Amino acid sequence: MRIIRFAGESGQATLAAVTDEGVVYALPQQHFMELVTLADEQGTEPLALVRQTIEQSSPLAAKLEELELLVPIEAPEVWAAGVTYERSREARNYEATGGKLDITTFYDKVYDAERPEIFFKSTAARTVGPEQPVQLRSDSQWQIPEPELGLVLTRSGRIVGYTIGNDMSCRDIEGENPLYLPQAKMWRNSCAIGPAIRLAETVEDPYQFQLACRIFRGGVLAVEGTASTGQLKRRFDELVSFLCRDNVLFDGTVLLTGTCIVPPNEFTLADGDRIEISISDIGVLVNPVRGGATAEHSA
Ligand code: DO4
Ligand code: MG
Repeated sequence: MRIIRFAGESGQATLAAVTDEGVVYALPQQHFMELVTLADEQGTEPLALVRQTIEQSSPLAAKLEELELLVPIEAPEVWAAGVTYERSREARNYEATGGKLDITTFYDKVYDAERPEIFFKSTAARTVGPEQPVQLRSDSQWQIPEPELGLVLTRSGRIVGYTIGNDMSCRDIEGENPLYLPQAKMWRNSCAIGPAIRLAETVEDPYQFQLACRIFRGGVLAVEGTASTGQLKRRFDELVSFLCRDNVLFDGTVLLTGTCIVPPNEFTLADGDRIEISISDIGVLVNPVRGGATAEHSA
């Protein structure tokens, strides 16, 4: 069972459930976390609550593909873990050392350390949903999407859902100096989430999600990569426990869990590209790319 939000006929945001058969039912709650809170109050799971609603209502006449999907959760904060896959360690080392792979870096250290890398990635105002443009920085010449599984958390750090995230990143800015990380990771529309949230209780093994990323340029496939959460170095509980430690969390916080798909080193995103990120049993997050180097910054 997946939860989506879509724009209704008069434009109002509507929460809905999508069954494994792809049938859509409108839900009475307005937000995903309202559903979670109500289930908690009734001593049940969101899935049971959704099933009750479905039994008492009729499906929407419209098909899922016909709906204008919105970001499934307006996450007050998006955090992200980094260097959680070997592929990310390799790519980060490449950009930090200019390809001198015999040098040991802090990326090697963090990959093996007890404490994971966790950084602040985005806020609701900087995060876009399905089909909304992700933005390129005007002062970076080396930008990529980072396709990542996102954990939807309660304020106590309970994982209540799984979604798809894009941790847009500037490899040149991060590679120049690690202290530039916030600028390499956070700017206007530098994070995308969606198209759906899979209820946590419907996922048997979260280490078996299959991820794929395709980038189209001029309608032609330019980059393609696949990965599995089975390749993760760390456990989700471990990442969440470090995020929660001495911290304040808000209901509906999303924690991105790191990337294992990195485009070839010579690739950089360009205005007009189209990014498709799919995760098995969750869906496909599609975003066009806008912006990029200005004359001022392209020299
Ligand atoms: O160290 C920088 C961030 C790495 C990252 O975002 C990732 O591994 O996904
Ligand atoms: Mg990342």
